[in-house]
Amino acid sequence: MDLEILLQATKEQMPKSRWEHTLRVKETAVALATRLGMDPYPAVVASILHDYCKFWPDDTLSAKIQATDLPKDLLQYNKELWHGPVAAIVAREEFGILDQDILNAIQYHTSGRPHMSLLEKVIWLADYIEPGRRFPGVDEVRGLAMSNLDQAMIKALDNTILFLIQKGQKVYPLTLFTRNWLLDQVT
Ligand code: DGI
Ligand code: FE
Ligand code: FE
Ligand code: FE
Repeated sequence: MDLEILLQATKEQMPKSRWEHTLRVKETAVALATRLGMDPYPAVVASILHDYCKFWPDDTLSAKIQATDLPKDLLQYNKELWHGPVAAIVAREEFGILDQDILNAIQYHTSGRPHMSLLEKVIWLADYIEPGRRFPGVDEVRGLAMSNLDQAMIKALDNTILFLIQKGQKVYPLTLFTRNWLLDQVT
């Protein structure tokens, strides 16, 4: 995989601010992966591509969900949940990425999922704690991520779920299943 091609193609999909977010997710994910003794390369590839489709039109994303084997229930939940799964399809079809762990890290980077791998957790958390993020509570999650990825993810999921509820929005069931699974992991 030529990372330069991947970087350039991704940069062209998004405004400058989102591209800078992408680069910060990459740096954050590499730092987490290195600390955990993982090969940083899969984290680099997944980070670059995770928001590839973030600025694609809603009808393009929904058409891709309908035309592929992606879960159709996504269409009944927040549109914010669509860009990750579609980016995983693009990663495979356009860039020939076949490493299922990388594809899963891209696909589930918004919702999470039960039994998610270490790479999936690294990408999910890097997306949440990259230094440009200013969510209420993000500093607590940054601190937890230094010692326990599961605890950090639970706190971040708590924040996200509470945020959605406060706005009167639906929560995608996979997000709730992810939190329930993590709670069982840490107790
Ligand atoms: O694409 P990013 O902004 O970098 O981050 P993301 O892909 O993790 O999207 C996060 C947004 O998605 C966050 O503002 C909340 C929103 N969202 C809407 N419904 C759900 C959801 N996030 C989760 N985890 N679960 C949902 O059901
Ligand atoms: Fe995203
Ligand atoms: Fe996220
Ligand atoms: Fe992101």
